Amino acid sequence: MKNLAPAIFPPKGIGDAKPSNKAVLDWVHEIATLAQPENIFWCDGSERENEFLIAESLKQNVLIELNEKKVPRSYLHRSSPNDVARVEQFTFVCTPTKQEAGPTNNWADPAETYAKLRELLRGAMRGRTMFVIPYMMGPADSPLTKVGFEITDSKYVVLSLRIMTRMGEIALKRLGNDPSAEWNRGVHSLLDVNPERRFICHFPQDNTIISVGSGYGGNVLLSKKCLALRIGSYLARKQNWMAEHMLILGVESPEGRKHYVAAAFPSACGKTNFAMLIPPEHFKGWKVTTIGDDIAWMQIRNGRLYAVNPENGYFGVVPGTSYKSNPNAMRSIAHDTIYTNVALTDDGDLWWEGKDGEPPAHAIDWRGNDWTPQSVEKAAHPNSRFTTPMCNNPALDPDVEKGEGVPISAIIFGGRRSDTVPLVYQAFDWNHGVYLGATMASETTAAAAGAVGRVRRDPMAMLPFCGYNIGDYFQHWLDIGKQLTNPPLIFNVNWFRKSSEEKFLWHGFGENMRVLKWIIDRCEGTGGALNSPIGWLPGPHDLDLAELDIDHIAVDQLLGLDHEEWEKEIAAHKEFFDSLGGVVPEELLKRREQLAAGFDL
Ligand code: OXD
Ligand code: MN
Repeated sequence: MKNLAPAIFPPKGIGDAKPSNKAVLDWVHEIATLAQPENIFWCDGSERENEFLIAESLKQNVLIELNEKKVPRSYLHRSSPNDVARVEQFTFVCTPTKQEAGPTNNWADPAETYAKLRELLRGAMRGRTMFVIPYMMGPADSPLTKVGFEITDSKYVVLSLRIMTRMGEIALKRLGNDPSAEWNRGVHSLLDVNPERRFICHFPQDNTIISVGSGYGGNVLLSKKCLALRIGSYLARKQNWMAEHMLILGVESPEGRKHYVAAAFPSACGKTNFAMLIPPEHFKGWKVTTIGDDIAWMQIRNGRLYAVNPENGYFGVVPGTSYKSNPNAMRSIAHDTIYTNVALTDDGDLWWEGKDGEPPAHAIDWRGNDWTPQSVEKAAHPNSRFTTPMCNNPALDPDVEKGEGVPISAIIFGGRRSDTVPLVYQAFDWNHGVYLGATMASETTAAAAGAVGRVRRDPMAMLPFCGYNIGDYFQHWLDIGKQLTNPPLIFNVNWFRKSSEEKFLWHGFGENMRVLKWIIDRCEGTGGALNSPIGWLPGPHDLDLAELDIDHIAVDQLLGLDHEEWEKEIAAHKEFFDSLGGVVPEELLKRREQLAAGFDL
């Protein structure tokens, strides 16, 4: 086997932050006995440790040095070309019964899967260093906060987790010494990065994740999709809270009135852009701030939903990011950032499709090959990523560390739809909002391996991330609604509707502020709307479109309902619910019938 991650031997005082909790030590001992690493490196997340690991990563070509003047303290990583996205077909939820995993997850028997993974892990870290990473998800003083440990043989994982989570001492302190405390066990090994030995397995009943054969962030930063969403959603149902694939943003009016909004969009549909939106000139005095760009953990307080961002950084899609599309992201990734699979210019800077300015005359593409603007290959992989700490974000919300979270006024669902779905509409009530979420769909993107551009149902943007039966998940949403005396209003948006000439009808990006403003107006009871079979739609004068280059034909097309398209859409809802094999709650089936009746179907 090619040695992908040779052992490193740290000087004294580095790599020796051994935790004291006996349950953790026993588990590390068990994995070390199995994987037989050359040595164990106990991570503490300190600056000194980080510098040491960066230096070692540069020596071993895990990281590539960049021009310190152009992108200070930032590095480029190239993954194996066979390992550039999440692998949903090799992602498993290993609940004791198949029924618990439900119709949308790949299920595998826990005992058999543990046995298979043990064989794959046996001796897998020979000649390598085994890193033990303590980390915490959520603000230090939040009741929602969870502790996890990730064992890995990848330095890239250690360096990335230090950005994406609150790592080290803070997590050990939160866990304490009680061997029965709740914490997540995560084991990751690169093995030989072979797609045939790539499995991302979740054991929710044991709060355990085992991921082998990949180095791609979404498969191996176990804090994120694996813990914060798949295991998180399972725990959330048991413990009466919500773990959702949602950004959280704050929006403040010139008069200082502030609302928080959570929004669920499938992967690579612009969550990071929306979370960092800069209002256009016309909205002078309005301010948008970011709590999180990917995951929301929400709990009920005084009849309202309050959200925290469990993460500490952003793992965002690079191509298309520019000062035009997302200035706050560009400022965030200008320093202290790890880039994966973008192109390297001859002067040690980075290039990707959609970056500001002219492409360089020559670069090294994401695979390590020569690239020129004439090349047919892309310079950066479409799913190339940045990993950057949230403190880099100039629009970071001041309440991001608030343990109780921020009160959510509105929940937005959205997908990438060329047709059918209007720019924005509002659900009639909470349960109808759950229906909107349950039936949302999107054209697939490069964030997951597989065909791009195919419409697939992606309920609440959680299809790849719900760690249990999707029918129970819908019911959990309905049950949460029953406990809310002041529930968020629920909306659906679609920035991606196209004209018959296949042109985007909506400007998107900063101009989405116009839609956000209507949503806020609705929350404050001031915005106008028209009743329609699908929900409350803004009339053409309810949206503030002043100083926007858009004609009334485009506005009509953006807000219009096409009877034939909706007939197909409602049939697709039925087909989707039917495909779930009887797990969909009665309430949602009833809502579908009401929707169909609204179109005389
Ligand atoms: C992500 C994803 O990386 O959703 O956030 O795939
Ligand atoms: Mn995501």
